[in-house]
Amino acid sequence: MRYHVLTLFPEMIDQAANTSILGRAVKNGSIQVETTNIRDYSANKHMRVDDYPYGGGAGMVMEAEPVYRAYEAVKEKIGHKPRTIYLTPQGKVLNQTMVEEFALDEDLVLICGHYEGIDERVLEEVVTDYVSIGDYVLTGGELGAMVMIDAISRFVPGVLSNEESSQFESLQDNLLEYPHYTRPEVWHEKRVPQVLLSGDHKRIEAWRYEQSVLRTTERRPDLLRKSYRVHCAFYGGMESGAGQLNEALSRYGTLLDFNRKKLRKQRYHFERQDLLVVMVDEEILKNPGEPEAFSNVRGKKTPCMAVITTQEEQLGQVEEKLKAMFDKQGFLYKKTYHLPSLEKVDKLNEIALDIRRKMEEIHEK
Ligand code: 9D3
Repeated sequence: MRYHVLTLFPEMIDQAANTSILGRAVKNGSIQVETTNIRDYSANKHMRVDDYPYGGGAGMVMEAEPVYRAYEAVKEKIGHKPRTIYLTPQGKVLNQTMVEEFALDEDLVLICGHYEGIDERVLEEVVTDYVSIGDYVLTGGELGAMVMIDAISRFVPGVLSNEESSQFESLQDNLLEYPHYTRPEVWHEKRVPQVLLSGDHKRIEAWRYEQSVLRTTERRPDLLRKSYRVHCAFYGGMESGAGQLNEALSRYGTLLDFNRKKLRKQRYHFERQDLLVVMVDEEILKNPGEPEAFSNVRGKKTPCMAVITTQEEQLGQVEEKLKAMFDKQGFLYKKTYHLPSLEKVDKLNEIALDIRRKMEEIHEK
């Protein structure tokens, strides 16, 4: 990942980029942090970069031209129009899904404003995304850029060691993490919860999930409204793919085998707070009606999406069949993804990210 930061205070960015985990990542080459001083591109003999606002009012406004020239220099270097983020209190508030999406780019341009902001006309020409880091007032965009670089770099290969990286990100489920304990077993007369000493992994997972929900209810009820339980169902030879997708989507997701006779007899009821993702291959077309297992699931306006690995030509046919089936059974069929091959792990992770983005859209409404 290469970050290109346009700023009037490059020292601020350089400081952060050379310290701790980011410093190590720069040294080992996983990330590059390049700063451009906007003042170096001033068109003015006094190196001035700001001026009074048209229409009057307090403060100064950064001129369009120096920002534009600094941007053009970076764009030339990259060779194409890069994703360009303007840090501003008027942007979309940064969240984990946005962080993971930004991490997919090879180059990111980050523009930091100062004073009252930057002339609107240059922003219209170069900015692709407007990002805020939260609803409070800063003195400039530099801390915002640093927050973004820090959060995004955690997803760049080679930045975190195995020890430091967690396969499961607590925030990806919109749930806070469960409480942690280490030795001693008793401290200030407080015991470690007994279940954690039981060695029963199923019970431990269940307890942790319960603690996560409790904690989120108490501390972040706003997050709880955006959380959902993931269920990945598979039909045909999609078990490994469904397992991977499930892990990419949720720490606590469940897997459902729609091939199994036992499941066909059982009825499965889903709620509004659930998400059903079905993964199917061409096997589904061999069956003229609907596979038994599918007819035993019922939703209550439960969102539902499908990942299909048939050939491109059969995609429309399979989609129609699934959509009709699930809509009839109380689901809200939202989206179809095409996965050319189960071997494409990157593609599967991309789909997982898009599913999370789609779920956020659904909760915004
Ligand atoms: C008249 C109101 N202005 C000053 C109080 C608006 C204003 C302009 C520039 C407020 C803050 C800033 C500088 N902030 C940022 O550049 C910034 C920021 C932020 O203030 N909060 C959250 N995220 C970000 S990202 C960049």
